Parts: sequence; structure tokens; C-alpha cells
Amino acid sequence: MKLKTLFTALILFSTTAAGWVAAQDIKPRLIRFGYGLNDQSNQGRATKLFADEIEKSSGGKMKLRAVGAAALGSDVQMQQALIGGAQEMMVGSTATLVGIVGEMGLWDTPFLFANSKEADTILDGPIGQKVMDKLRDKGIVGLVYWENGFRNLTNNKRPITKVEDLDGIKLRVMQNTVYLDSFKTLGANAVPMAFSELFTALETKAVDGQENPYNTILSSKFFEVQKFMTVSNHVYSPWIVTVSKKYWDQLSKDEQKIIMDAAIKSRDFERVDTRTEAGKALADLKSKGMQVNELSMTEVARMREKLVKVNAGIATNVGNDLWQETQAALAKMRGQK
Ligand code: KDG
Repeated sequence: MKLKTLFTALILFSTTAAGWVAAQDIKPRLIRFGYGLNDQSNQGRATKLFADEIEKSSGGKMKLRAVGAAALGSDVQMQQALIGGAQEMMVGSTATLVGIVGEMGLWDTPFLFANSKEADTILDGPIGQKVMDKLRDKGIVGLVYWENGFRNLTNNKRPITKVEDLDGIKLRVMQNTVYLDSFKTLGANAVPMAFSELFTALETKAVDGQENPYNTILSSKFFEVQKFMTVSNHVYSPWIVTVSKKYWDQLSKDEQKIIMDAAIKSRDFERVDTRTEAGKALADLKSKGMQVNELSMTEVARMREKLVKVNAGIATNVGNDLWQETQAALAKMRGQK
């Protein structure tokens, strides 16, 4: 082979190899995103949209590896992994963050929000941001709130038609003092438990009942192990999308903007999806044989009356200023003085 041809061949090979190596070196930033429900749930659908948005906006340079069904751990375990930097992102319940930031307990207040409009306005406004920002000192960055939804009771013992029907019901609650205090005050035998253990606990009758929004009761197939459902809407439950601060701080401003913009799109999608699917979920749960009753306004009022002292405890735990600011904002929205 002539020297010139050989030299050209060598140049061509080295250029191609360098290009191949360079392409391999730009590995997409892989973001491990954990969540507790399954990929068929509202949580799973919103996570898929979030992942698609990030990959599209970054031109493939950033990829989200969604891991559902608590395969990366419970909410509490994933929160610790974010703080330590062993995991990049997650979505989970604000209720399980109370041990890290006490002010998150504000969102556990029974009957705080009367409807999703009030929830969106407070959570996406200055009060929601103020609570979210308190996570930063603990090594977590909050991005947006998703909707878990208004929570309802299910159990295997009896329809809950009055507050006294809760007496002695072994009721699983999230790992959170407000939920524990609330249901103990209402007469139930409240049992704190991670979500990932709940189906088995219901199936083996380790607990009699639980409380969750319609979508979760359907997507987690609780109808297979629960006979009665009582529509109580006793609390609006947010989820929160969070990032490890160790990971967040080493991202460029452009990368942070890509993630934040995608998070906002996922929030807006998730709320519409969750609200649309909730109506269908109620109908599905009835068609799957659950015996459904609605707690009367009288009994809801009695429940609220019994929980007044729990609310006083929440005001103390979250700080009276934050409590009063929230109550004033809600009163203004309701046209009250
Ligand atoms: O990972 C599960 C959490 O998202 C949690 O919020 C689900 O509402 C839930 C519960 O009852 O634990």
C-alpha cells in the first residue's frame, strides 16, 4: 500500500475512533428517580412524562431512570438516600417528611383544604414555597407539589357511618404523628406503616383498614383485600418532587432549569390526570364490589370537632405564624373576614 494511502487511512481511523470515544464519554446524566406506587398509577404516569420531558429538553444528555413500587426503598429510606447523595430524585408524601422538616405537618391538617383549587393556590403560592424551602438546610431541594388527593377510609370490619364506628378498627396510617394522633383521637387503633408493606398487612389482616385517595386504592388493588370504603375526604394529601441537594448543587444552571421546567410540566399533567382518573376510580371500585358509603355532613362536622385539639398541636409544631398565615389566606379565598 502506497505511503500516502496508508497515511490517509490512519487519519481516517483515528478521527473516527476519537469521535466514537468522545460520543461514549458524553454519558447522559443518569437521574435515579424513586417512587412508591406502581407504574400504572397516577404517580407512575406523571413520572414517565417527567422523564420524557427531561430527555427531550436536554437532547438526550440527561436521562431519568424511573424506579417504582418502592424498589429503591420507602419514602423515608429514599429521603435519606437523597440527603446522603446515593440517589438523585424521588416523589413521595409530604407526610413522611415531617421527621425532617416539622412544617411539612401543616399539609396533614384534617380538612385544611375544602377543594383542589384551595390546595393548588396555597401549595403553589408563597406558603407552599416557604415550607418547601425549609428542606434545603436538610440536604433536600423541593421542586413542585403533585396531587395524591383527598383521602378516604377503607376497612374490612364495617361501613363507617358515624365516628364511633372507627372504635377499635386497626387502621394503618402513614408514618407521621398528625395521622397517628388524629385517628387515635377518633377512636381507631392507629398503626404507622410504610406504604410498601400495606397490601400484605391488609391481606394477612395484620390491620383492618387504611386511608388513601381513590386512585391509590384502585391502582394498588386494595379492593382485593378491603370490603368497605367510606368517602370522608378527611385530608388533602400532597406529594412532593425532591432532589438531593448534593446532586442539585453540582448541576449547571441550564441543567437545573431543564429539570425545573420538566417538573412544572409534570405537576400540571399529574393534577389533571389524578383528578380525571379519580372519578373513574370511584366507579371502578364500586364495580369491583367495594361497598361504598359517604360520611354525612353531620358526622364530618363531629369528626372535625373531635380533631380541634389535634389542630392546636399542629399549630404549635409548625409555628403559630405559619399556621395563622395559612388560615388567613384560606379565609381570604373563602371571602371570610
Ligand atoms: O411512596 C408512597 C407514598 O407516595 C405515599 O404517599 C402513598 O399516600 C400514601 C401512603 O398512604 O403511604
